[in-house]
Amino acid sequence: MTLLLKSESDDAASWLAALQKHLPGRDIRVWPDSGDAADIRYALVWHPPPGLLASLPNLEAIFSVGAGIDHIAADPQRPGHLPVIRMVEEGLTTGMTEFVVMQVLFHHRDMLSYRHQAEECRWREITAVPASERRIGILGLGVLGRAAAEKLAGFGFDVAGWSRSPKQVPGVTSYHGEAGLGAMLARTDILVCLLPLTDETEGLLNARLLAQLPRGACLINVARGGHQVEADLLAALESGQLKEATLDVFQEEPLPPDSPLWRHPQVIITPHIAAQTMPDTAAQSVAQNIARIESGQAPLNVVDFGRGY
Ligand code: NDP
Ligand code: OXD
Repeated sequence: MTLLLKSESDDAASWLAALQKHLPGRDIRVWPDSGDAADIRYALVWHPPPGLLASLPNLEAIFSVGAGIDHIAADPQRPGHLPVIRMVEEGLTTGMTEFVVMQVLFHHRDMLSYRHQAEECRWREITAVPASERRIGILGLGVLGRAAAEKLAGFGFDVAGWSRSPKQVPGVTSYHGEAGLGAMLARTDILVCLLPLTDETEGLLNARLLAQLPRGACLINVARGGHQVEADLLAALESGQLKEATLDVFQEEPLPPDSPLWRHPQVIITPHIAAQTMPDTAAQSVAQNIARIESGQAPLNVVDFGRGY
């Protein structure tokens, strides 16, 4: 069994070590040193160059290095008959939960206002709002959205989530479908986006959606830049409809130096790092799925391209 890894160049060594640990005795190759393409049965990829997957004649399964699979769906030559398996692993989930909780607390406790005050050496107390009176709304209650929702509920926040199908998450109000979206937005002070990027969710964070939030709400987008219409976000920030935003993802990455978002005083920017896949736990998850495939069981976390995620 040969597995081909196509990751980011600077982390290939730790990935290789982790894959060798969890798939002992297997042949692991790191792209572009693929050797004989006919040997490769599994590909573990992040942004595969278009045509790479189609060039592997004996490929049996495609593993995504990340939770999102839009980077694989974007390849017009992707062999459509092969299962694509999204990344579900505890390191990624923990990292996302940490980031979302950190940013929710940052906005909840007025840290951006205190930072601006400090720039002017201004000593002024802002009246705090109890967590129970801060309404958090999470778009997407999948692996990552649910984990964040549970932790935020543990802080005592008033948490709701929106998904396609109804959910039962202790301490979290579930909204679903088109009808549920407006109802959740109307009760949300801090909106977190944790949706996959699909035809249905692309451009969802637009003027129409933002107008349904209470005036002065905050936005945290840790999903994909394709979810947000940046001109609409800027307009909402200018008008005060949005008070603050944390953006980890952008329509164009890296965010171009001339983007007004870089210098906007009400925006926190991070370079698509909200959660990083951890090679050791990720390799373990890949190895478990390969064991399932090789024992005739269906792999876990296979993408349904009918839904787009
Ligand atoms: P999941 O597939 O587990 O969850 C997706 C959730 O979105 C589900 O609850 C699903 O509903 C919901 N959803 C999908 N489409 C719709 C729709 N049209 N209307 C309403 N709800 C919808 O994904 P993960 O939680 O693992 O990951 C989410 C995304 O986070 C990834 O796709 C990726 O883009 C992003 N991400 C970003 C990272 C970063 O560093 N910035 C790191 C990791 C991930 P249902 O449950 O009913 O199916
Ligand atoms: C992912 C990401 O999808 O890092 O995992 O963006």
